Amino acid sequence: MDGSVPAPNDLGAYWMPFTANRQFKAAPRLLVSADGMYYRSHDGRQVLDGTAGLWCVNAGHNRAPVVEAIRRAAGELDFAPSFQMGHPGAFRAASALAALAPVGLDHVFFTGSGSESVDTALKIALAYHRVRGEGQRTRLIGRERGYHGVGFGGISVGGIATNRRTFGPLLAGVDHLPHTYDRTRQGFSRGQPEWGADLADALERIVALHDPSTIAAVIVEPMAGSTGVLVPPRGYLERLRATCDRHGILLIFDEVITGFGRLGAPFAADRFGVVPDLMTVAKGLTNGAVPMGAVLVSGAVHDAFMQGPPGQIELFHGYTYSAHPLACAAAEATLALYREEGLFQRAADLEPVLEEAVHALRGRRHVIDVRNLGLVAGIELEPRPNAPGARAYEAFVRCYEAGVLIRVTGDIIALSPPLIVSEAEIGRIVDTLRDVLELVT
Ligand code: PXG
Repeated sequence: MDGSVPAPNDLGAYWMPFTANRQFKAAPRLLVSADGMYYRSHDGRQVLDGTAGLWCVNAGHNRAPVVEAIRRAAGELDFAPSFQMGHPGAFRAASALAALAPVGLDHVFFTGSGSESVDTALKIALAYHRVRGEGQRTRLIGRERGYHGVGFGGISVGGIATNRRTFGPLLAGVDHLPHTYDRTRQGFSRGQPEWGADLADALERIVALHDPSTIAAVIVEPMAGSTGVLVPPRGYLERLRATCDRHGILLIFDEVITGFGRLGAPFAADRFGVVPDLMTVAKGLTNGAVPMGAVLVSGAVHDAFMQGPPGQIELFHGYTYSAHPLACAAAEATLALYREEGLFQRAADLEPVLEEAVHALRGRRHVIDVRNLGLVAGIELEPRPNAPGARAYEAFVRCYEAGVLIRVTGDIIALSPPLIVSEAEIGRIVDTLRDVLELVT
């Protein structure tokens, strides 16, 4: 016995998300257990997790306090209706999250995922203007290369053509800022690029074009993750904030990836010193262990809804699984674990280690850019002629075979290990990648 678990015989029924199903099923990669920094694969191999699952397992896998909290909750209260009823864990989890959030973001609306959080935030923004008598503010501004999940709101404000083009006309009244990446001016930046704050001025032009009185909200990822680690230029987010303030526009930060220590601070808003009006989170909220998302809302936005008769429902929105008891238990235990182990500070301390390691890949085969912030790194490869994405995909498969899980998007490799990663493990992830790049064609 080598401890391996055979793959199931029939892989047909499961339609896998964002996956080349036929390619995958011809050579499946199944994970059967996890612990700390490691997965175990169905063929009995240890795999070092360079991606924190999908940017969510920030405290490492199967952590005892989180597992225990979920186990306890499951045996105590399996489900409680979320409409017109509550349970104590929901209020405790909301208070714990609000206490961690930047000052001013005091209220929490729970959802089941990042995509639901984004659609919730967009709806709150629209309804906020309406309850204040500015119902003509209906336009939403996103950004090219933005990823805001897969709901119709999220793909409408999102800026990824493949996620949009097959799904019809999407939301009306959406415009997009230009993305913030320019390799010729920012290539091989360490931390925030010096060039690019002026790109935020595009918002003034969009505002002038549509008239400020028609615009409800601007939504951006403070650091774009999914589309290849696009670090905000110095001064850029500050300028977006100032423009929104000038015109009464709500600023939404999508912190589904950047939240919970990924950038060496509780949230990107803390790291950059720019606080939005609404903030979407998910993933690291429960360490990935139970699906959950949330929207953090400023006092001013929340209070605008609390003006009518007390018996009136203030927001006609919510999900069956908003504040699910298992998710709330996982969130409470996760936030406590982050605090007890000082994991956000650990991410800050390890930032220079990851930075040095990945920037040493400069000059290696295929590498055309390296960028980093917090415990995130992006390594961009020269695409193979006429086969975009193929080279990075080959690197992904070879790394997996060598026992390291990385994430690729197009020809960009993203590294985002759990915040418990050791210096030696950072070394191993990057060493493996360096060796693999020598083999990749
Ligand atoms: N906003 C942002 C900024 C995200 O990164 C979502 C919303 C949607 O969250 P849900 O929970 O609905 O998936 C995300 C999700 C990757 C990758 O490899 C990134 C995400 C999801 C899956 C893969 O970059 N981000």
